[in-house]
Amino acid sequence: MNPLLEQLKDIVGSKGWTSDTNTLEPHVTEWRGYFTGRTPLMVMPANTDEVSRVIAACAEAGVGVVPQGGNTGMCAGAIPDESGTQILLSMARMNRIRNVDADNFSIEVEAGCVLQTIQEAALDAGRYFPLSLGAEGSCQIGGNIATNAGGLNVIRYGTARALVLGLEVVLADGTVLNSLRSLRKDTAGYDLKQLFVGSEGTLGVITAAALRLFPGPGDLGTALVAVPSSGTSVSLLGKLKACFPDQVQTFELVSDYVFGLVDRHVPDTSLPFDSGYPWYVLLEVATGKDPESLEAVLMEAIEEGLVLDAVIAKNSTEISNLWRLRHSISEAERQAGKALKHDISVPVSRMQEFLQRGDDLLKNLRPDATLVAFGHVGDGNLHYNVSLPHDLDPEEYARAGKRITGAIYDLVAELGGSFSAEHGVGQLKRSYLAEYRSGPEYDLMRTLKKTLDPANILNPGKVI
Ligand code: FAD
Ligand code: 2HG
Ligand code: ZN
Repeated sequence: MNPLLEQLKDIVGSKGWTSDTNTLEPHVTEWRGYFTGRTPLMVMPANTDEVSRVIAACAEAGVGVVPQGGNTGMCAGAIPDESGTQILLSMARMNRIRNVDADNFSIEVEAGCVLQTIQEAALDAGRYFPLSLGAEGSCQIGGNIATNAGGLNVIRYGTARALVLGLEVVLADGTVLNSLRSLRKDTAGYDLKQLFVGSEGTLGVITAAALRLFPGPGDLGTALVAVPSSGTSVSLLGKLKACFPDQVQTFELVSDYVFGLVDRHVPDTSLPFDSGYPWYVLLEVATGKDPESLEAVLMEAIEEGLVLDAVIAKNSTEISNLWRLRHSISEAERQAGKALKHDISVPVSRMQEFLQRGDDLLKNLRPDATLVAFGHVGDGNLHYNVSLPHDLDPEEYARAGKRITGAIYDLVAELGGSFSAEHGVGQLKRSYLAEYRSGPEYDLMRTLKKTLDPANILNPGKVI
């Protein structure tokens, strides 16, 4: 091991590595503190050539490498295991915007660029990069692509996959695969870049990406509306989509319980309603030349009983206050204590049924469980999280958790959905991948992994 560590230090130079325990601590701990690993060394390469040499050296020595972006992932995919042998590969120093091509509506960036930096670079060029999520101030585009991140604007622009035009990737033997083309059309053989989107560092290390940019979304109407039930939100979504074709940008369902957590745990947040309602939807619609149109449609929705109350943000402060409520949810939930996370998706047409049957199922299985539900209902993705009484003994917690999670995932599968909509698999959901993907799908995934990484160097123990 020691000769390898010395070799890696030589490759990345004195600024490119650390073995200091205190510095490493946040990098070996999953952000909610549920998983902790160990590593003898974190390397922080400055360019693609260094990444390539690091991977080649690790492959030669048969030592595993764990790529890490902002370490904001939800499935503990970016931290090493407990063996203390895996090398941590931080992409943080590869954070250059290489080029903005405004005419081609594209941008080329290194994988360690923080998402918000890319959004800002696009705006500076009069363009728009629509990927947006609560962790955008610290997650990196390499991590976003590696997890095929979703977030708040999927309904209009798609997930990270839809935004990738080209990739540069280091393969398991150190070979640099350059598919960094900024093309909308390219049918020359297999679309190799797509293999790496959502592969969570198990098939290659993404070092750079060419991304799709858009014209600005135009004037957005932002509103928080109260709805009588979670199911009604789906009818409201249908109405909005009919009235604003292709203009609904965000549609986020949040329960009253969840906003209560935000209120209790996050300073300077408050709901803009005098009285409480059971469920809320935070929505954003591109209103174009007719800013009054959103109000008119929401008034109609009130008359039809789809909406109980509504607040439309009047200025940028009110808009950011509404978004602060939404962005604070994960942190509020973390502070409130342990939760079972279920990042599920179903076809939007089955969402109402899922919500109803999910409710019944929880009540039957565990009347003392609390539903912590919120998410991107506009694209069929709900964070159907569940918390159990905190004084439950650990064995009982584990048993109950397994039963609840299994029952929810069974229901999701029955409705044609997925047990992982946007957070990936990591180490948290590895066993569920084998259980809920069909045999041939799972076998082909294993074949791909064995073909691209026969010695299991890249992020061992994750996904598959
Ligand atoms: P990391 O956590 O560092 O890594 C995630 C995975 O990608 C790991 O398996 C890692 O090995 C791999 N990886 C990282 N970089 C590379 C690379 N360059 N090459 C190859 N593999 C790599 N997610 C959503 O989808 N939608 C949301 O709305 C959303 N909201 C969030 C809100 C908050 C407050 C938080 C904390 C997280 C949220 N997330 C959300 C989850 C998380 O932010 C995303 O999954 C994000 O895409 C991860 O990026 P990261 O740079 O932090 O990746
Ligand atoms: C979100 O939508 C994220 O805010 C996080 O995907 C979900 O914390 C969660 O469960
Ligand atoms: Zn989410």
